[in-house]
Amino acid sequence: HDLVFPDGFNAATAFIDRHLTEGRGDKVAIRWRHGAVTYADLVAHVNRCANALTGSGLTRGDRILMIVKDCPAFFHVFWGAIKAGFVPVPVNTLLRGPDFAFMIENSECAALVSSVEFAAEVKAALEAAAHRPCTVIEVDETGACPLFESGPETFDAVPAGEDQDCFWLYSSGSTGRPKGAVHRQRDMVAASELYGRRTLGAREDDVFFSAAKLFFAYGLGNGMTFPLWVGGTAVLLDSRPTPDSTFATVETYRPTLFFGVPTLYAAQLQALEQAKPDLSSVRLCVSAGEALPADIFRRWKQRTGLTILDGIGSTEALHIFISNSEDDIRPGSSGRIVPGYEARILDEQDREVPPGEAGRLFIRGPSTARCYWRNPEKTAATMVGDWLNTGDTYYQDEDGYLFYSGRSDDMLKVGGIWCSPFEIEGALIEHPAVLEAAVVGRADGAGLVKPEAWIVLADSARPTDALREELQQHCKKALAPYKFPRDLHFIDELPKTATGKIQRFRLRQGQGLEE
Ligand code: 3UK
Repeated sequence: HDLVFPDGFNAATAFIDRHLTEGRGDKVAIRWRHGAVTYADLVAHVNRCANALTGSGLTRGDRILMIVKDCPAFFHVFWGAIKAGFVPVPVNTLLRGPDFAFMIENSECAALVSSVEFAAEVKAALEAAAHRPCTVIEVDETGACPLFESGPETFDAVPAGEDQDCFWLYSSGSTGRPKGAVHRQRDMVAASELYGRRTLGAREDDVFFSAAKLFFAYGLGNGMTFPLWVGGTAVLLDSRPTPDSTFATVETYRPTLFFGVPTLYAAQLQALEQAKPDLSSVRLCVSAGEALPADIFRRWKQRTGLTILDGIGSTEALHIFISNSEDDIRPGSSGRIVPGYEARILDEQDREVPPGEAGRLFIRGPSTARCYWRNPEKTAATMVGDWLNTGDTYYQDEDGYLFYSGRSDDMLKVGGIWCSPFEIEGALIEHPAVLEAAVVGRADGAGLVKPEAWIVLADSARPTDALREELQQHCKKALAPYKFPRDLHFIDELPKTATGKIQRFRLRQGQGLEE
Protein backbone atom coordinates (compact mmCIF):
# COMPACT_ATOMS: atom_id res chain seq x y z
CA HIS A 1 0.00 0.00 0.00
CA ASP A 2 1.00 3.60 -0.52
CA LEU A 3 -0.20 5.11 2.76
CA VAL A 4 2.30 7.24 4.70
CA PHE A 5 2.08 8.20 8.35
CA PRO A 6 4.12 10.83 10.20
CA ASP A 7 6.14 9.83 13.27
CA GLY A 8 3.97 9.83 16.39
CA PHE A 9 0.79 9.52 14.29
CA ASN A 10 -2.43 9.81 16.34
CA ALA A 11 -5.55 8.84 14.33
CA ALA A 12 -7.57 11.68 15.90
CA THR A 13 -5.46 14.26 14.06
CA ALA A 14 -6.43 12.71 10.68
CA PHE A 15 -10.13 12.18 11.41
CA ILE A 16 -10.93 15.15 13.70
CA ASP A 17 -8.39 18.00 13.91
CA ARG A 18 -7.72 18.19 10.17
CA HIS A 19 -11.20 19.59 9.45
CA LEU A 20 -10.50 22.89 11.19
CA THR A 21 -7.26 23.55 9.28
CA GLU A 22 -9.10 22.58 6.09
CA GLY A 23 -11.80 25.17 6.79
CA ARG A 24 -14.70 22.78 7.41
CA GLY A 25 -15.66 24.19 10.84
CA ASP A 26 -19.16 25.33 9.85
CA LYS A 27 -20.03 22.21 7.89
CA VAL A 28 -22.43 19.74 9.51
CA ALA A 29 -20.55 16.57 10.52
CA ILE A 30 -23.47 14.71 12.17
CA ARG A 31 -27.25 14.91 11.94
CA TRP A 32 -29.77 13.04 14.08
CA ARG A 33 -33.17 13.54 15.68
CA HIS A 34 -31.76 15.78 18.44
CA GLY A 35 -30.02 18.20 16.08
CA ALA A 36 -26.86 18.81 14.09
CA VAL A 37 -23.19 18.90 15.09
CA THR A 38 -20.79 21.01 13.03
CA TYR A 39 -17.15 20.03 12.57
CA ALA A 40 -16.20 22.90 14.93
CA ASP A 41 -18.62 21.54 17.59
CA LEU A 42 -17.23 18.07 17.07
CA VAL A 43 -13.63 19.17 17.63
CA ALA A 44 -14.61 21.11 20.77
CA HIS A 45 -16.54 18.14 22.24
CA VAL A 46 -13.76 15.68 21.43
CA ASN A 47 -11.23 17.96 23.15
CA ARG A 48 -13.39 18.43 26.24
CA CYS A 49 -13.78 14.69 26.45
CA ALA A 50 -10.00 14.18 26.07
CA ASN A 51 -9.41 16.69 28.88
CA ALA A 52 -12.03 15.14 31.16
CA LEU A 53 -10.73 11.60 30.66
CA THR A 54 -7.15 12.73 31.25
CA GLY A 55 -8.27 14.54 34.41
CA SER A 56 -10.05 11.49 35.80
CA GLY A 57 -6.80 9.66 36.52
CA LEU A 58 -6.59 7.29 33.57
CA THR A 59 -3.16 6.29 32.33
CA ARG A 60 -1.96 5.81 28.80
CA GLY A 61 -3.31 2.69 27.04
CA ASP A 62 -6.21 2.28 29.53
CA ARG A 63 -9.35 0.83 27.97
CA ILE A 64 -12.64 2.71 27.93
CA LEU A 65 -15.58 0.36 27.42
CA MET A 66 -18.36 2.05 25.43
CA ILE A 67 -21.94 0.74 25.57
CA VAL A 68 -23.25 3.71 23.64
CA LYS A 69 -26.09 4.01 21.13
CA ASP A 70 -25.60 5.72 17.76
CA CYS A 71 -25.46 9.41 18.74
CA PRO A 72 -22.86 12.23 18.58
CA ALA A 73 -21.56 11.24 22.03
CA PHE A 74 -20.25 8.04 20.47
CA PHE A 75 -17.97 10.19 18.29
CA HIS A 76 -16.94 12.43 21.18
CA VAL A 77 -15.96 9.60 23.53
CA PHE A 78 -14.32 7.42 20.87
CA TRP A 79 -12.12 10.22 19.47
CA GLY A 80 -11.59 11.97 22.81
CA ALA A 81 -10.19 8.69 24.14
CA ILE A 82 -7.88 8.14 21.16
CA LYS A 83 -6.68 11.72 21.15
CA ALA A 84 -5.75 11.44 24.85
CA GLY A 85 -3.89 8.12 24.42
CA PHE A 86 -6.63 5.80 25.73
CA VAL A 87 -8.16 2.82 23.95
CA PRO A 88 -11.92 2.93 23.30
CA VAL A 89 -13.72 -0.42 23.13
CA PRO A 90 -17.21 0.02 21.65
CA VAL A 91 -19.39 -3.04 22.24
CA ASN A 92 -22.62 -4.45 20.86
CA THR A 93 -25.37 -2.68 22.83
CA LEU A 94 -27.84 -5.51 22.12
CA LEU A 95 -25.95 -7.88 24.43
CA ARG A 96 -26.98 -8.78 27.97
CA GLY A 97 -25.56 -8.16 31.47
CA PRO A 98 -23.45 -11.36 31.58
CA ASP A 99 -21.87 -10.52 28.18
CA PHE A 100 -21.00 -7.00 29.39
CA ALA A 101 -19.65 -8.39 32.67
CA PHE A 102 -17.27 -10.59 30.70
CA MET A 103 -16.07 -7.63 28.63
CA ILE A 104 -15.54 -5.48 31.73
CA GLU A 105 -13.37 -8.22 33.22
CA ASN A 106 -11.58 -9.21 30.04
CA SER A 107 -10.68 -5.65 29.03
CA GLU A 108 -9.98 -4.55 32.64
CA CYS A 109 -11.41 -1.25 31.50
CA ALA A 110 -10.52 1.80 33.59
CA ALA A 111 -13.70 3.58 32.50
CA LEU A 112 -17.14 2.58 31.32
CA VAL A 113 -19.35 4.94 29.33
CA SER A 114 -22.91 3.84 28.61
CA SER A 115 -26.17 5.22 27.25
CA VAL A 116 -29.00 5.46 29.77
CA GLU A 117 -31.11 3.14 27.57
CA PHE A 118 -28.91 0.20 28.63
CA ALA A 119 -28.78 1.09 32.35
CA ALA A 120 -30.44 -2.10 33.62
CA GLU A 121 -28.05 -4.48 31.81
CA VAL A 122 -25.06 -2.26 32.69
CA LYS A 123 -26.01 -2.27 36.39
CA ALA A 124 -26.31 -6.06 36.37
CA ALA A 125 -22.92 -6.29 34.62
CA LEU A 126 -21.17 -4.01 37.13
CA GLU A 127 -22.59 -6.02 40.03
CA ALA A 128 -21.52 -9.33 38.50
CA ALA A 129 -18.06 -8.34 37.26
CA ALA A 130 -14.98 -9.12 39.35
CA HIS A 131 -13.27 -6.00 37.91
CA ARG A 132 -14.52 -2.52 38.79
CA PRO A 133 -13.86 0.37 36.36
CA CYS A 134 -12.84 3.45 38.41
CA THR A 135 -14.87 5.82 36.24
CA VAL A 136 -18.49 5.05 35.30
CA ILE A 137 -20.29 7.62 33.18
CA GLU A 138 -23.75 7.81 31.64
CA VAL A 139 -24.87 9.51 28.42
CA ASP A 140 -28.48 10.69 28.49
CA GLU A 141 -31.11 10.13 25.82
CA THR A 142 -30.26 13.38 24.02
CA GLY A 143 -26.57 12.45 23.96
CA ALA A 144 -25.52 14.77 26.80
CA CYS A 145 -22.75 13.53 29.10
CA PRO A 146 -20.68 15.17 31.88
CA LEU A 147 -17.50 14.28 29.95
CA PHE A 148 -17.99 17.05 27.43
CA GLU A 149 -20.45 19.57 28.84
CA SER A 150 -17.69 21.81 30.22
CA GLY A 151 -13.94 22.32 30.40
CA PRO A 152 -11.32 23.56 27.96
CA GLU A 153 -12.06 23.15 24.24
CA THR A 154 -8.47 22.59 23.16
CA PHE A 155 -6.25 19.56 23.62
CA ASP A 156 -2.96 18.53 22.01
CA ALA A 157 -3.10 14.97 20.69
CA VAL A 158 -0.89 12.53 22.60
CA PRO A 159 1.79 11.28 20.17
CA ALA A 160 1.34 7.61 19.23
CA GLY A 161 2.55 5.91 16.02
CA GLU A 162 0.88 4.12 13.09
CA ASP A 163 1.48 0.67 14.62
CA GLN A 164 0.44 1.61 18.18
CA ASP A 165 -2.77 0.22 19.68
CA CYS A 166 -5.74 2.50 18.98
CA PHE A 167 -9.09 0.77 19.69
CA TRP A 168 -10.56 -2.71 20.08
CA LEU A 169 -13.65 -4.44 18.79
CA TYR A 170 -14.96 -7.70 20.25
CA SER A 171 -15.65 -10.55 17.83
CA SER A 172 -17.56 -13.68 18.79
CA GLY A 173 -16.56 -17.23 17.90
CA SER A 174 -18.50 -20.48 17.75
CA THR A 175 -17.14 -21.61 21.10
CA GLY A 176 -15.62 -19.68 23.95
CA ARG A 177 -15.97 -16.05 24.91
CA PRO A 178 -15.74 -13.03 22.60
CA LYS A 179 -12.22 -12.04 21.54
CA GLY A 180 -10.97 -8.44 21.65
CA ALA A 181 -9.47 -7.64 18.24
CA VAL A 182 -6.73 -5.05 18.85
CA HIS A 183 -6.61 -2.44 16.08
CA ARG A 184 -3.77 0.01 15.43
CA GLN A 185 -3.66 3.76 14.75
CA ARG A 186 -3.32 3.23 10.99
CA ASP A 187 -6.20 0.77 10.57
CA MET A 188 -9.09 3.24 10.21
CA VAL A 189 -7.04 5.31 7.76
CA ALA A 190 -6.30 2.25 5.63
CA ALA A 191 -9.94 1.06 5.56
CA SER A 192 -11.31 4.56 4.88
CA GLU A 193 -8.87 5.25 2.06
CA LEU A 194 -8.60 1.82 0.37
CA TYR A 195 -12.26 0.83 0.58
CA GLY A 196 -14.18 4.01 1.53
CA ARG A 197 -12.66 6.49 -0.85
CA ARG A 198 -11.01 4.46 -3.60
CA THR A 199 -13.39 1.49 -3.96
CA LEU A 200 -16.74 2.85 -2.84
CA GLY A 201 -15.99 6.33 -4.19
CA ALA A 202 -17.04 8.24 -1.03
CA ARG A 203 -16.67 12.04 -1.43
CA GLU A 204 -16.91 15.24 0.59
CA ASP A 205 -20.44 15.98 -0.65
CA ASP A 206 -21.72 12.55 0.45
CA VAL A 207 -24.23 12.10 3.26
CA PHE A 208 -23.77 8.66 4.87
CA PHE A 209 -26.54 6.63 6.48
CA SER A 210 -25.63 3.25 7.96
CA ALA A 211 -28.47 1.06 9.20
CA ALA A 212 -25.69 -1.09 10.74
CA LYS A 213 -24.80 0.42 14.13
CA LEU A 214 -21.49 2.10 14.98
CA PHE A 215 -20.44 -0.66 17.39
CA PHE A 216 -20.07 -3.07 14.42
CA ALA A 217 -16.88 -2.61 12.42
CA TYR A 218 -19.16 -2.31 9.37
CA GLY A 219 -21.19 0.54 10.92
CA LEU A 220 -18.12 2.19 12.47
CA GLY A 221 -16.65 2.65 8.99
CA ASN A 222 -19.88 3.53 7.16
CA GLY A 223 -21.33 5.83 9.79
CA MET A 224 -18.25 7.44 11.31
CA THR A 225 -14.79 6.92 9.87
CA PHE A 226 -15.67 7.24 6.15
CA PRO A 227 -17.63 10.47 6.56
CA LEU A 228 -14.88 11.91 8.77
CA TRP A 229 -12.17 10.79 6.35
CA VAL A 230 -13.70 12.61 3.35
CA GLY A 231 -15.23 15.51 5.31
CA GLY A 232 -18.80 14.41 4.59
CA THR A 233 -21.89 14.24 6.81
CA ALA A 234 -23.04 11.28 8.91
CA VAL A 235 -26.72 10.64 9.62
CA LEU A 236 -27.43 8.64 12.80
CA LEU A 237 -30.50 6.61 13.73
CA ASP A 238 -30.62 5.74 17.42
CA SER A 239 -33.40 3.16 17.19
CA ARG A 240 -33.81 -0.27 15.64
CA PRO A 241 -33.35 -0.22 11.86
CA THR A 242 -36.68 -1.39 10.42
CA PRO A 243 -38.03 -0.72 6.91
CA ASP A 244 -40.19 2.10 8.36
CA SER A 245 -37.45 3.75 10.44
CA THR A 246 -34.83 3.53 7.68
CA PHE A 247 -37.19 4.85 4.96
CA ALA A 248 -38.22 7.73 7.25
CA THR A 249 -34.56 8.55 7.93
CA VAL A 250 -33.79 8.59 4.20
CA GLU A 251 -36.73 10.91 3.52
CA THR A 252 -35.82 13.31 6.35
CA TYR A 253 -32.03 13.55 5.90
CA ARG A 254 -31.64 12.68 2.20
CA PRO A 255 -28.44 10.59 2.40
CA THR A 256 -26.48 9.85 -0.79
CA LEU A 257 -24.98 6.56 0.45
CA PHE A 258 -26.98 3.86 2.23
CA PHE A 259 -25.45 0.89 4.07
CA GLY A 260 -27.50 -2.16 5.03
CA VAL A 261 -27.34 -5.92 5.52
CA PRO A 262 -29.10 -8.46 3.26
CA THR A 263 -31.83 -9.17 5.85
CA LEU A 264 -32.76 -5.48 5.92
CA TYR A 265 -32.83 -5.19 2.11
CA ALA A 266 -35.13 -8.25 2.03
CA ALA A 267 -37.47 -6.68 4.62
CA GLN A 268 -37.39 -3.31 2.81
CA LEU A 269 -38.28 -5.03 -0.48
CA GLN A 270 -41.29 -6.58 1.22
CA ALA A 271 -42.33 -3.21 2.68
CA LEU A 272 -42.00 -1.58 -0.76
CA GLU A 273 -45.00 -3.63 -1.89
CA GLN A 274 -47.07 -1.11 0.11
CA ALA A 275 -44.86 1.88 0.93
CA LYS A 276 -43.64 4.42 -1.61
CA PRO A 277 -40.79 6.24 0.19
CA ASP A 278 -38.77 8.90 -1.63
CA LEU A 279 -35.33 7.34 -1.99
CA SER A 280 -34.20 9.76 -4.72
CA SER A 281 -31.31 11.23 -2.69
CA VAL A 282 -29.46 7.88 -2.62
CA ARG A 283 -26.85 7.32 -5.31
CA LEU A 284 -25.46 3.98 -4.14
CA CYS A 285 -26.25 1.20 -1.65
CA VAL A 286 -23.82 -1.15 0.10
CA SER A 287 -24.39 -4.59 1.62
CA ALA A 288 -22.13 -6.65 3.89
CA GLY A 289 -22.32 -8.89 6.97
CA GLU A 290 -23.47 -11.94 5.03
CA ALA A 291 -23.64 -12.82 1.34
CA LEU A 292 -26.17 -10.80 -0.68
CA PRO A 293 -28.30 -13.23 -2.71
CA ALA A 294 -28.29 -12.30 -6.43
CA ASP A 295 -32.09 -12.28 -6.36
CA ILE A 296 -32.19 -9.49 -3.76
CA PHE A 297 -29.69 -7.48 -5.83
CA ARG A 298 -31.93 -7.79 -8.93
CA ARG A 299 -35.23 -7.09 -7.21
CA TRP A 300 -33.77 -4.02 -5.44
CA LYS A 301 -32.48 -2.69 -8.76
CA GLN A 302 -35.87 -3.31 -10.38
CA ARG A 303 -37.85 -1.67 -7.55
CA THR A 304 -35.63 1.30 -6.70
CA GLY A 305 -33.32 1.67 -9.70
CA LEU A 306 -30.42 1.51 -7.23
CA THR A 307 -27.31 -0.65 -7.26
CA ILE A 308 -26.24 -2.57 -4.14
CA LEU A 309 -22.50 -3.19 -3.86
CA ASP A 310 -21.86 -6.42 -1.96
CA GLY A 311 -18.52 -6.71 -0.18
CA ILE A 312 -17.08 -8.94 2.52
CA GLY A 313 -15.42 -7.47 5.58
CA SER A 314 -14.70 -8.61 9.11
CA THR A 315 -14.07 -7.22 12.56
CA GLU A 316 -10.48 -8.47 12.35
CA ALA A 317 -9.90 -6.83 8.94
CA LEU A 318 -11.82 -3.77 10.21
CA HIS A 319 -13.76 -3.29 6.99
CA ILE A 320 -14.41 -4.57 3.47
CA PHE A 321 -11.48 -6.27 1.68
CA ILE A 322 -13.27 -7.95 -1.25
CA SER A 323 -15.89 -5.91 -3.03
CA ASN A 324 -17.94 -5.20 -6.09
CA SER A 325 -17.59 -1.65 -7.41
CA GLU A 326 -19.94 0.64 -9.29
CA ASP A 327 -18.47 -0.15 -12.72
CA ASP A 328 -17.69 -3.82 -12.02
CA ILE A 329 -20.53 -5.87 -10.56
CA ARG A 330 -21.12 -9.60 -10.52
CA PRO A 331 -24.41 -10.35 -8.67
CA GLY A 332 -24.01 -13.32 -6.33
CA SER A 333 -20.27 -12.67 -5.99
CA SER A 334 -18.41 -10.72 -3.27
CA GLY A 335 -16.47 -9.04 -6.12
CA ARG A 336 -12.72 -8.66 -6.46
CA ILE A 337 -9.97 -8.04 -3.92
CA VAL A 338 -9.84 -4.36 -2.86
CA PRO A 339 -6.54 -2.86 -4.13
CA GLY A 340 -4.16 -2.62 -1.16
CA TYR A 341 -5.25 -6.06 0.11
CA GLU A 342 -4.15 -9.52 -1.08
CA ALA A 343 -6.14 -12.78 -0.97
CA ARG A 344 -5.01 -16.42 -0.96
CA ILE A 345 -7.25 -19.46 -1.09
CA LEU A 346 -5.57 -22.50 0.44
CA ASP A 347 -6.34 -26.21 0.63
CA GLU A 348 -5.87 -28.34 3.75
CA GLN A 349 -2.13 -28.67 2.98
CA ASP A 350 -1.77 -24.86 2.74
CA ARG A 351 -1.29 -24.97 -1.05
CA GLU A 352 -3.00 -22.39 -3.22
CA VAL A 353 -6.00 -23.89 -5.05
CA PRO A 354 -6.60 -23.42 -8.80
CA PRO A 355 -9.46 -21.16 -10.04
CA GLY A 356 -12.89 -22.64 -9.50
CA GLU A 357 -11.81 -24.71 -6.50
CA ALA A 358 -12.96 -23.76 -3.01
CA GLY A 359 -10.55 -23.38 -0.10
CA ARG A 360 -9.83 -21.42 3.05
CA LEU A 361 -9.64 -17.65 2.47
CA PHE A 362 -6.65 -15.76 3.91
CA ILE A 363 -6.13 -12.04 3.39
CA ARG A 364 -3.32 -9.56 4.02
CA GLY A 365 -3.61 -5.79 4.27
CA PRO A 366 -2.82 -2.64 6.27
CA SER A 367 -5.99 -2.60 8.44
CA THR A 368 -5.93 -6.07 10.01
CA ALA A 369 -5.94 -6.44 13.81
CA ARG A 370 -2.60 -7.04 15.54
CA CYS A 371 -3.92 -9.79 17.83
CA TYR A 372 -6.74 -10.87 20.08
CA TRP A 373 -6.29 -9.45 23.57
CA ARG A 374 -4.72 -12.03 25.91
CA ASN A 375 -5.69 -14.95 23.72
CA PRO A 376 -2.53 -16.48 22.24
CA GLU A 377 -4.27 -19.65 20.94
CA LYS A 378 -6.96 -17.84 18.94
CA THR A 379 -4.39 -15.24 17.84
CA ALA A 380 -2.08 -17.97 16.50
CA ALA A 381 -4.95 -19.64 14.62
CA THR A 382 -6.19 -16.40 13.05
CA MET A 383 -3.22 -14.03 12.68
CA VAL A 384 -0.80 -16.24 10.77
CA GLY A 385 2.33 -14.15 10.17
CA ASP A 386 0.86 -11.05 8.54
CA TRP A 387 -1.97 -13.09 6.97
CA LEU A 388 -5.46 -13.22 8.43
CA ASN A 389 -7.39 -16.49 8.44
CA THR A 390 -10.95 -15.33 7.69
CA GLY A 391 -12.61 -18.67 8.58
CA ASP A 392 -14.51 -18.42 5.28
CA THR A 393 -14.51 -20.83 2.35
CA TYR A 394 -14.22 -19.08 -1.03
CA TYR A 395 -13.46 -19.83 -4.65
CA GLN A 396 -12.25 -17.48 -7.35
CA ASP A 397 -13.41 -17.74 -10.97
CA GLU A 398 -11.17 -17.28 -14.04
CA ASP A 399 -12.02 -13.55 -14.12
CA GLY A 400 -10.91 -12.91 -10.53
CA TYR A 401 -14.38 -12.70 -8.95
CA LEU A 402 -14.58 -14.26 -5.51
CA PHE A 403 -17.55 -16.35 -4.39
CA TYR A 404 -18.54 -17.11 -0.80
CA SER A 405 -19.19 -20.79 -0.20
CA GLY A 406 -19.60 -21.16 3.55
CA ARG A 407 -17.82 -21.01 6.89
CA SER A 408 -15.17 -23.40 8.16
CA ASP A 409 -16.73 -23.27 11.65
CA ASP A 410 -20.33 -23.61 12.90
CA MET A 411 -20.93 -19.87 13.18
CA LEU A 412 -24.11 -18.38 11.70
CA LYS A 413 -24.63 -14.86 10.41
CA VAL A 414 -28.17 -13.76 11.32
CA GLY A 415 -29.09 -10.36 9.96
CA GLY A 416 -25.38 -9.80 9.41
CA ILE A 417 -24.54 -10.41 13.09
CA TRP A 418 -22.59 -13.35 14.51
CA CYS A 419 -24.60 -16.02 16.21
CA SER A 420 -23.11 -19.15 17.79
CA PRO A 421 -25.37 -22.24 17.66
CA PHE A 422 -23.71 -23.48 20.87
CA GLU A 423 -24.69 -20.33 22.73
CA ILE A 424 -28.36 -20.74 21.72
CA GLU A 425 -28.22 -24.42 22.73
CA GLY A 426 -26.83 -23.36 26.10
CA ALA A 427 -29.76 -21.01 26.68
CA LEU A 428 -32.33 -23.62 25.62
CA ILE A 429 -30.91 -26.29 27.92
CA GLU A 430 -31.32 -23.94 30.89
CA HIS A 431 -35.09 -24.22 30.44
CA PRO A 432 -36.59 -27.00 32.63
CA ALA A 433 -38.65 -28.41 29.72
CA VAL A 434 -35.54 -29.06 27.62
CA LEU A 435 -33.45 -32.21 27.91
CA GLU A 436 -31.24 -31.74 24.84
CA ALA A 437 -31.02 -29.14 22.09
CA ALA A 438 -29.15 -28.70 18.82
CA VAL A 439 -29.21 -25.53 16.72
CA VAL A 440 -28.42 -25.31 13.01
CA GLY A 441 -28.74 -22.61 10.35
CA ARG A 442 -31.53 -22.86 7.79
CA ALA A 443 -31.93 -20.59 4.75
CA ASP A 444 -35.32 -18.87 4.44
CA GLY A 445 -37.14 -18.11 1.17
CA ALA A 446 -34.79 -15.22 0.39
CA GLY A 447 -31.69 -17.40 0.89
CA LEU A 448 -30.80 -15.86 4.29
CA VAL A 449 -29.82 -18.07 7.22
CA LYS A 450 -31.84 -18.18 10.46
CA PRO A 451 -31.27 -20.34 13.57
CA GLU A 452 -33.44 -23.43 13.85
CA ALA A 453 -33.63 -25.54 17.03
CA TRP A 454 -34.16 -29.29 17.39
CA ILE A 455 -35.27 -30.17 20.89
CA VAL A 456 -35.65 -33.32 22.97
CA LEU A 457 -38.10 -32.56 25.77
CA ALA A 458 -37.83 -33.59 29.39
CA ASP A 459 -40.31 -36.34 30.38
CA SER A 460 -42.57 -33.88 32.16
CA ALA A 461 -43.01 -31.54 29.16
CA ARG A 462 -45.55 -31.71 26.32
CA PRO A 463 -44.71 -30.54 22.75
CA THR A 464 -47.21 -27.69 22.36
CA ASP A 465 -47.18 -24.41 20.41
CA ALA A 466 -47.40 -22.62 23.75
CA LEU A 467 -44.12 -24.26 24.80
CA ARG A 468 -42.52 -23.26 21.46
CA GLU A 469 -43.48 -19.67 22.14
CA GLU A 470 -42.23 -19.90 25.74
CA LEU A 471 -38.84 -21.27 24.63
CA GLN A 472 -38.46 -18.47 22.09
CA GLN A 473 -39.25 -15.86 24.77
CA HIS A 474 -36.78 -17.57 27.09
CA CYS A 475 -34.01 -17.21 24.46
CA LYS A 476 -34.86 -13.57 23.75
CA LYS A 477 -34.46 -12.79 27.44
CA ALA A 478 -31.29 -14.81 28.05
CA LEU A 479 -29.49 -13.75 24.84
CA ALA A 480 -29.27 -10.76 22.54
CA PRO A 481 -32.79 -10.86 21.06
CA TYR A 482 -31.73 -11.48 17.44
CA LYS A 483 -30.35 -14.88 18.49
CA PHE A 484 -33.68 -16.62 19.20
CA PRO A 485 -34.50 -19.73 17.09
CA ARG A 486 -37.08 -18.83 14.41
CA ASP A 487 -38.20 -22.47 14.15
CA LEU A 488 -38.40 -25.15 16.85
CA HIS A 489 -38.79 -28.85 16.18
CA PHE A 490 -39.48 -31.35 18.93
CA ILE A 491 -37.97 -34.80 18.35
CA ASP A 492 -37.59 -38.01 20.35
CA GLU A 493 -33.81 -38.09 20.08
CA LEU A 494 -31.05 -36.16 18.34
CA PRO A 495 -29.24 -37.97 15.53
CA LYS A 496 -25.78 -38.87 16.86
CA THR A 497 -22.68 -40.73 15.78
CA ALA A 498 -21.54 -43.89 17.57
CA THR A 499 -19.29 -41.66 19.67
CA GLY A 500 -22.21 -39.46 20.70
CA LYS A 501 -21.48 -36.43 18.48
CA ILE A 502 -24.59 -34.65 17.17
CA GLN A 503 -24.91 -35.11 13.39
CA ARG A 504 -25.68 -31.53 12.47
CA PHE A 505 -25.68 -32.27 8.76
CA ARG A 506 -28.69 -34.59 9.28
CA LEU A 507 -30.54 -31.85 11.14
CA ARG A 508 -29.67 -29.39 8.36
CA GLN A 509 -31.07 -31.83 5.79
CA GLY A 510 -34.02 -32.49 8.09
CA GLN A 511 -34.30 -36.01 6.67
CA GLY A 512 -35.84 -38.98 8.43
CA LEU A 513 -36.41 -37.02 11.62
CA GLU A 514 -39.85 -37.75 12.99
CA GLU A 515 -41.44 -34.98 15.02
C1 3UK B 1 -19.23 -12.94 6.88
C2 3UK B 1 -19.81 -12.18 4.56
C3 3UK B 1 -20.33 -13.28 2.62
C4 3UK B 1 -17.97 -13.75 6.65
C5 3UK B 1 -18.11 -6.80 8.49
C6 3UK B 1 -18.20 -5.41 6.56
O1 3UK B 1 -19.47 -8.72 8.84
C7 3UK B 1 -18.51 -8.07 9.21
O2 3UK B 1 -17.73 -8.45 10.27
P1 3UK B 1 -17.97 -9.66 11.29
O3 3UK B 1 -16.75 -9.80 12.09
O4 3UK B 1 -18.16 -10.95 10.35
C8 3UK B 1 -17.22 -11.34 9.39
C9 3UK B 1 -17.74 -12.56 8.64
O5 3UK B 1 -19.06 -12.30 8.13
N1 3UK B 1 -19.47 -11.92 5.85
C10 3UK B 1 -19.39 -10.59 5.98
N2 3UK B 1 -19.70 -9.97 4.83
C11 3UK B 1 -19.97 -10.94 3.92
N3 3UK B 1 -19.98 -13.33 3.92
N4 3UK B 1 -20.51 -12.13 1.94
C12 3UK B 1 -20.34 -10.94 2.54
N5 3UK B 1 -20.54 -9.80 1.86
O6 3UK B 1 -18.16 -15.00 7.23
C13 3UK B 1 -16.94 -12.94 7.43
O7 3UK B 1 -15.81 -13.70 7.79
O8 3UK B 1 -19.26 -9.47 12.01
C14 3UK B 1 -18.59 -6.55 7.24
C15 3UK B 1 -17.35 -4.51 7.11
C16 3UK B 1 -16.84 -4.75 8.35
C17 3UK B 1 -17.24 -5.91 9.05
N6 3UK B 1 -16.75 -6.11 10.28
